[in-house]
Amino acid sequence: MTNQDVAKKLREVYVMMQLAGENRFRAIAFDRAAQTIEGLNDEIQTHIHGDTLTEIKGIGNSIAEDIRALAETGTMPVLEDLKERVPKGLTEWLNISGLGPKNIVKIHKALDITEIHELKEACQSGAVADLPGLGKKSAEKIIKSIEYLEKFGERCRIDQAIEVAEPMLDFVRGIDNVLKCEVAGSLRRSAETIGDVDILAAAEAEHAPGIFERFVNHDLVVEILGRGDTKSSVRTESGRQVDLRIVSESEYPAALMYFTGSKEHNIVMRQRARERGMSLNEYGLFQLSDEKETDFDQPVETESEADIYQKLDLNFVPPEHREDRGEFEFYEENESMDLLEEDQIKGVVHAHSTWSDGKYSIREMADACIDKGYEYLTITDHSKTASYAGGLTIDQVRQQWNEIDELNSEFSKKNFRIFKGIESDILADGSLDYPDEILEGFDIVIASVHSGLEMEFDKMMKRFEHAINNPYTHMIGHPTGRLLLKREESKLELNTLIELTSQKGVAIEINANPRRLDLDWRYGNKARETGLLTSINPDAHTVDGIDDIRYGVMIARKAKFDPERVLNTKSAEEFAKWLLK
Ligand code: DGT
Ligand code: CA
Ligand code: CA
Ligand code: ZN
Repeated sequence: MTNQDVAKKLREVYVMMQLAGENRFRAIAFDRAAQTIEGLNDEIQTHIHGDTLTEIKGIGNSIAEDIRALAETGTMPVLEDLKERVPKGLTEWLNISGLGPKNIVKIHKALDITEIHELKEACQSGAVADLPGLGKKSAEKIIKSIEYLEKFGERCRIDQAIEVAEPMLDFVRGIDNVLKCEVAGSLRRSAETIGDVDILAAAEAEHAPGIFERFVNHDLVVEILGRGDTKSSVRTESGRQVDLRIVSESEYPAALMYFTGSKEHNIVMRQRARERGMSLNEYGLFQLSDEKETDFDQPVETESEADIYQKLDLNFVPPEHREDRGEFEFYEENESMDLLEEDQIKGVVHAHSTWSDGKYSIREMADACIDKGYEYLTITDHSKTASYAGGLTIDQVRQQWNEIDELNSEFSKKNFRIFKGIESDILADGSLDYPDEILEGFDIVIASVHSGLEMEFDKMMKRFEHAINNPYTHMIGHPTGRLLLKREESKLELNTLIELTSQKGVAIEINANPRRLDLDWRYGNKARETGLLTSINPDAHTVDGIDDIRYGVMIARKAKFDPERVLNTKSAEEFAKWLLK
């Protein structure tokens, strides 16, 4: 049972409790506990065995009891009980935007329906509109949301969000009377998937209607979801929701902080404010009155987010770190963290060529790297077992080495170097895909799992352990095999994997392909603690794919990898030295 497994179950309780109409605070306690366990730097198993569950912040006796039951029986009485009471189909209704647990329960009870398609029919027939507190408008909104859900699903990848956010941001910035404008929300925090894009602008109230008018008429907009005095929401042609909020210039710092989130970060910030006799909300920082209420007549002067942090005894917390995962302790003590910048990446590690399933020759990939200003490229085509991806036979490996030698004698004049690499399959028993005398000939071996991703937990851990212990392994590729919003991760205990790799001096890549972003940033604290090395790897199959490095850098920042622990910030010479070690 991994930390993720436990967190998932606790979240399930949280959701089910809401649908069962239980006490909200009791439900939230489960959500908090899930969040805490996801962020743990050690294994929940240790706490179960050592009887130290209640020493974890946010885990009381009752939830500790539930976790122990989960460990012993594979489920929790509280969850089983809820499952008996809440109809199965109902949980899916939570994905319908604009429909909260309260209304879900109301509709379900009144109309005795449980499936989304029944809900859609009930909206169309007028049955939902007739319910008290709902009405025709709500019913129409629900239909729209269901249709959207059917068409697009809910969240999107970060590259898809940026594709919409960048042009919209530029557009709003260019509108007359817009004084300031930035992206907020999960995108500003560099989350790997995005629910909706949030844009915040500062302007005088009198100009807001005109700005919203321009915004909702943007070329990309296909539907206006909502329009008010301070906020408008639109749907773009790619199905993304974009919220624009307009606040006054004086409210802007606090609003930017509030709408950047995360919710969890905001909760702690508000708490810190109260502890210091102040109140923080989306409008600003204020003094508390004698009755301990927000005194809007007594604002605390702040001109930037940094000012607000400073008033609450913190240094500026970069948006990527606002997740309530240790940032408060860190930025109380430290002025800043050394965060990776894209231009510090000197080499392109993990790229495929036409030798396997890449679309460009090695020469073309190398030329593209030179154009983009990189000093080296490691070609890591697929290994022989990955026959579906054109994996290389031993003969082909030797031929490829000859080609790379020839190219290198040519490219050395341009101070560019190609490394001979392989993305070797980790076979079911954990061995690599070639005999030692071939493995020895590579400059770099990236070991990845491409088949048997659903292997049971114990076997999978042994498989990885074996691969990590192989003296030819330099790096683990996309450790969990997840495809964001498409395929679940393999069953792994990443805290343990990070410990093992760190001990062995093996690195775990951050696969920068926005479909993967694997290693997950949530393991950044653990990685920092063990000194884990990484490399920002585009896993490029095309020339354009190299540019995915951008997303990997975002995740590395979020995961708190300082540049020294990122191997491809090294020069070609230093990188080669590390590989030999
Ligand atoms: P997303 O859109 O699901 O990827 O995630 P966010 O973080 O962008 O969430 P969103 O768009 O619902 O709201 C933007 C930010 O606004 C969020 O990060 C924190 C703040 N916020 C929204 N609702 C609440 C709330 O109920 N409580 C608190 N404390 N903050 C909120
Ligand atoms: Ca958002
Ligand atoms: Ca939003
Ligand atoms: Zn791969």
